[in-house]
Amino acid sequence: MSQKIDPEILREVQQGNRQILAKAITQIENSNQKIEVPDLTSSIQVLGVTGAPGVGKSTTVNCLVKYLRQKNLSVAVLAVDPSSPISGGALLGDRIRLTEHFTDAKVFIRSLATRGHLGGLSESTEAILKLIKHAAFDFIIVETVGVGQSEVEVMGVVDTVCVVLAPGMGDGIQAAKAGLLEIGDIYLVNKSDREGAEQTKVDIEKSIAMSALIRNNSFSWTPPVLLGSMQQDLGVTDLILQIENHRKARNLEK
Ligand SMILES: Nc1nc2c(ncn2[C@@H]2O[C@H](COP(=O)(O)OP(=O)(O)OP(=O)(O)O)[C@@H](O)[C@H]2O)c(=O)[nH]1
Ligand SMILES: [Mg+2]
Repeated sequence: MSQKIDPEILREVQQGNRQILAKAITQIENSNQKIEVPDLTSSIQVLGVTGAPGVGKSTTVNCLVKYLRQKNLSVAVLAVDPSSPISGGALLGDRIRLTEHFTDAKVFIRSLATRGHLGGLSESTEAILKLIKHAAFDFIIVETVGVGQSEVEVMGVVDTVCVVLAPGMGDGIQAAKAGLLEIGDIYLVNKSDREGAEQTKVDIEKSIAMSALIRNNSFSWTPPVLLGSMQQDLGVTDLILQIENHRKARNLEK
């Protein structure tokens, strides 16, 4: 069963009505029917940020938002919370770290929970992303905790996947177990202010080279492994550059 989104709601969203956008997202999230949102062929880029709990995903998103705002670009952030006991605190953490942007009209921040959606998390996220595209933000970011299959699936609906890692967390092996080495377009070893970051970078580069054969990339793109310390705004410009490079590589392929 599916249902088309109300054209009146869509029109309001297109005109920049953020309240209606927020309401419509809730509707999609809670609906026990699939809600169809018309595709918008637009160049708006959707970036996914994933990785194990605590590696610094929200800090990275916060840095990116700051960077984009400095360029006067608008941005929508979706924090996908898999509603598991592990991530119970993640939602709150995300909220806290992004509070500095709450009063900024050009920043739209929204948490999503999986509860109740029949089609699964990736399906509702995809519909919500389609809807957000109608709201004409310059950039869209989706953060998920990369610990389970459903979160990995969510990354299937974004344009560019940034996998965040941190030194001393079991590194490459952990990442491989979580399926993260197959989905990343860009790897960011965050917390480079900590010991072992360089080694983690080397380990990840090796692991990527090994898993290159099973990657299902349809075009030639070697995922770069970046070092950064997002808490200190270090490495953001590098990250932005690679996001842009990946977009260009994708577009060339189309
Ligand atoms: N030393 C250091 N700590 C950092 C850095 N970036 C983030 N942190 C810290 O790491 C902790 C987790 O950061 P978050 O950004 O919440 O990480 P997350 O991956 O979003 O966490 P979850 O959403 O809970 O999975 C916080 O205490 C941050 O202050 C960094 O570059 N260096
Ligand atoms: Mg977070």
